[in-house]
Amino acid sequence: DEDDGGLSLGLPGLTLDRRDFMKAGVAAGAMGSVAGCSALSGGGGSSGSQSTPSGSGASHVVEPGEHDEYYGFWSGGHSGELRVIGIPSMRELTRIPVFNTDCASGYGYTDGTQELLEEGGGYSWGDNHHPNLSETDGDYDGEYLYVNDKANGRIARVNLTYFETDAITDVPNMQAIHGCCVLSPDTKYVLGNGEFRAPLPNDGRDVKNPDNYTSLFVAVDPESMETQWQVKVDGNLDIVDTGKEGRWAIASCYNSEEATDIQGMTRDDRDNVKAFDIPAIEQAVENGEYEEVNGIPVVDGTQSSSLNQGDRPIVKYVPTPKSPHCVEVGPNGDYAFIAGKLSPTVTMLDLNKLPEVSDPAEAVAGRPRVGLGPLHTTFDGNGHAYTSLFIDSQVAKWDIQAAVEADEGSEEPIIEKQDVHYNPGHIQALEAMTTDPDGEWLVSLNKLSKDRFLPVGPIMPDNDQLIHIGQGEESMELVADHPAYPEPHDCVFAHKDKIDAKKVYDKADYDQTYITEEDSGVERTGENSVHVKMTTKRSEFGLPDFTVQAGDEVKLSTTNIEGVQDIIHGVAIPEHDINYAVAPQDTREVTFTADDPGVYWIYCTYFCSALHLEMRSRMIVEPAEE
Ligand code: K7E
Ligand code: RUQ
Ligand code: CUA
Repeated sequence: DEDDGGLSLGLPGLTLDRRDFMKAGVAAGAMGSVAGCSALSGGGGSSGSQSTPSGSGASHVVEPGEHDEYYGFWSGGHSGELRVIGIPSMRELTRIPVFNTDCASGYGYTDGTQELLEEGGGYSWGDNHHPNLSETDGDYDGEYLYVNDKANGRIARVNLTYFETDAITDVPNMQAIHGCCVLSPDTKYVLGNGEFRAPLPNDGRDVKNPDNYTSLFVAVDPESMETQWQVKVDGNLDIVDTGKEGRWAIASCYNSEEATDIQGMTRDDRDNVKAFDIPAIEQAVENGEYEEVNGIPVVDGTQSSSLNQGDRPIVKYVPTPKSPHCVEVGPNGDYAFIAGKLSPTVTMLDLNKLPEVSDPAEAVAGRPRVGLGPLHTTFDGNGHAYTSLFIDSQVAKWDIQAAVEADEGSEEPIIEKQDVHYNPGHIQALEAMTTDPDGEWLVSLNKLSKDRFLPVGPIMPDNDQLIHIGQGEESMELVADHPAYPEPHDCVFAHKDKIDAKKVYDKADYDQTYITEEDSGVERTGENSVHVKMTTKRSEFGLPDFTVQAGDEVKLSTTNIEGVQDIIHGVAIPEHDINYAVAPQDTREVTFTADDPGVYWIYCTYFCSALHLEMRSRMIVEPAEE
């Protein structure tokens, strides 16, 4: 019963835990029983667990003046934005608008960002789930972050020098890009999974015949952000991750039934996982073995395709129980971990065996029983996997090697379970997607918070919980509750030393014209157009006023000539729907029509000095001469 999912499983769940922990104690010896103790005393989680827990001494408090150790990049779901959160403090450091508009920064209001959103499809929102950091040699290189838009089938890129969205690709032929990852180890592609089956092309043909719908897998070039090729498959595609060697992309499928309703989609006990052989696909594209749809080469990766008959099929279909959700590849690249969702198991696919076996089912290396509703798995780099259990509202920690040795469906590999509140989706440990995870902290992104926070009307925040995991030898410890506005799905953490954020703009990094104080002025560029240039600094605009004629198209260019970190000026124009931020040494432009005669006070929206309120200019719009 859905409605029961959080509360009842969170509280009476303790009895269940006790039983599980006893089992775990037997399986894992001393370590397990230590884990059991701590979870029994602290796992129920009261407000007391928000302070530093006694015992491990793990503190997530970052004192005033000190910095967090890690950047956390959170997807914002259907808010369209990303959020940057410091770890371990869990403080929100900033937000990065991506698919949404943002009136604080002016994203979507200034000329460049409006164009970016327009060329990226012209939608006012998106649904981002999976943030991915660019990699070099299997490690985060701090250059870019890539994220999907499930709603409109898009992939966006964020420049991590300036923490700004710099590209949005509206991928042809695809509606829902859900799974999204980069091809390890060197970000050769950004890969996306088409979750919803639809006619190809979706131009009105076959609308009533779901048998002719299809699901696509896409590769986008990380530099040009252009769509390179697509592969059409049987069933659908949910989540994707890649091996560490640049060959395999493993994607889950929960609708092998190719149904259009929930009864149909959940009918079969087995769905599948698809292993995309990237070099084999590239070869097919090179050989011209594709059909071009809307300018994109689409390779046939369905089971009956001739490209799947030889000894090097481009897609291997691995039967998997049951409506599986996430795929995550472990740090050393040996196994892909596929969470069973409607099956209480995680399937481990041996990526080293995969090329050798003719029946891909033989590449299944283990299938531990982890608990009810397994969705996502993460790693501490010390041989442990942690799987979120949506229905049980728990995180299960288990031993990877023990799971290979144990029988299928065995609970023996389970070391410990930690209650979370409530109903976790993704969980993520520090740098877990690199070849060398850091352990120490894990965040459980819980879909429901229910009673954990003061009620704020019927729509409650999610609850992102911080769990101390140490290096994996200690028991898990719930350390903090952190409310999240709808709706994070996933997050990724990079050590602060891997991100090199600039504090002021570097003119070399953008192509706008830099405006000096001497440049400030009004230039008539046409019968009905003017270009206004002005600087901003504490605490004045480069022009105390400027005059235009009603009906003029006004292009306003502003450069913030400050050279100091954190002195931002805002440019707000009342009754013209304009407000944007200009960072030190940056130039931003807006173009608008001054329709109505009158006086409009332009003012600075960022509090910049004691004379911030006086930082104003006047736009005088004269009645047009007839
Ligand atoms: Cu599980 Cu979109 Cu990664 Cu949500 S997905 S939880
Ligand atoms: S004013 S300091 Cu409206 Cu109180 Cu801003
Ligand atoms: Cu400039 Cu306030």
